[in-house]
Amino acid sequence: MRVLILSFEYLPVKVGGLAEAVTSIAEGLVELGNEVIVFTPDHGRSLGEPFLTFRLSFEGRTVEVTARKREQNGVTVYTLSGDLLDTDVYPDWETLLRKAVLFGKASAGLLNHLIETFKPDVLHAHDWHTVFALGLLKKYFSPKTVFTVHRLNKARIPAGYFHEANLGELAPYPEIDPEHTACYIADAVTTVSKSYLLEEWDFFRSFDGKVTHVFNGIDCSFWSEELLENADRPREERRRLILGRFGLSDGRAFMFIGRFDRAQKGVDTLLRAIEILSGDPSFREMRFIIVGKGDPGLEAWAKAVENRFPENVRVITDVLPRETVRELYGSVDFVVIPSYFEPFGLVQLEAMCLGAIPIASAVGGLKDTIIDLNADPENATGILVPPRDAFALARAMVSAKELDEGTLTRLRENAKRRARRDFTWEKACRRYLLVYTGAVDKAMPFLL
Ligand code: NHF
Repeated sequence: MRVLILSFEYLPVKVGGLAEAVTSIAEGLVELGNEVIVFTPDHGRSLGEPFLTFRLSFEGRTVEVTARKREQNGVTVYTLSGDLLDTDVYPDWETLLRKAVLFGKASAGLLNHLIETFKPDVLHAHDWHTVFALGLLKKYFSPKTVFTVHRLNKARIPAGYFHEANLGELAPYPEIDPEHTACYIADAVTTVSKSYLLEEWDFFRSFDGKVTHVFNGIDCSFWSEELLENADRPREERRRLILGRFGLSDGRAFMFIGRFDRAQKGVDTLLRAIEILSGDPSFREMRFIIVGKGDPGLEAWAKAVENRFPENVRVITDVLPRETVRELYGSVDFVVIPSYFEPFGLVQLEAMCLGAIPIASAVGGLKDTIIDLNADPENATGILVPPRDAFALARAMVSAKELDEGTLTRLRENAKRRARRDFTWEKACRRYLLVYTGAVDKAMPFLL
């Protein structure tokens, strides 16, 4: 099949999990014998060789757009540059909306040039920023269209943006939800886990009949124990060494890695849980490595917790190289993922690949990828706790600390097996191909 992918992020340009996911999907589809091209904004990176320059009208001005082209692991990637397409990936809200419109028009101009040599069978758009591109390419070239929600944004934008994009017919009201519009015009809608789809059924129910899930995958070739610095040493020794590197003595090691935000990742729940735990006798043997940055208030809170408990807590606000993160996963005992919601989540699978046991909120993709120790002790791959509940998380961490070696080994082995076998990108891509051809099961509200 000929697949055209639209996305605001594509590796090496990465802000969140979107880049990793879309790039893996594109490359996975190529491996399965499909022809894949990608349109993405250049974001001022000048990636690839200039391929085509053309002019278009935007906000009453003439804008010159250059499409650059490169081959990356079998995928042909076109990056669109010029004017707002060269801003930061996600600039301020208003600029981002205008950039999304310009990306739409530029994508239409580029496909107009390519169409005689590359007529896509499927147009696969990712997240709401691509709504104008999706609308315009569908309007002018009518391929089959698929829209994937990686994370609902739930915004409303003035209809004027659709008019500027020459898509006034899609904006009958003064305020429009762009991801709703993208789902409305797409032939099929997917999101990245079954639980997220059901949790957000209030939104997805409007597309009942054409909506389903496709799980993301994980590339365990990078997240592999064999690549660790001290791969040949026992795990406890690696833990002792890495804790020492961060100035901590040995103990049961819990790690958090993620954005410090107030809307999703739940670092506040963890900080609260640590404060609660500080009164417990087992706290003395617990170590916490907290990696991330973001909201200044949360950073200050994390630093305050570190200052209060310097023997137990280390906060790292530098961006760590992936290799260092791999060392951490391969050495700590547990990775804590206290998200309020998580469409899929990658951290739990990265951790599982390296034998770190996830303790995670029972939401979205976390719930679908982690088999809970209390629910199924034999096959368990981690521990699930209710979201936003610092007491439950604190209790789970204390009982995790008490687990015997046999149980820990079983959890680690189960987790590695599950990550490697059940959540591959190849599986994800095979399912996308079924979505493309309509031969896929759908979410049905009456099926329990
Ligand atoms: O893994 C890629 C990512 C997900 O849970 C993640 C999220 C955004 O929030 O699909 O998209």
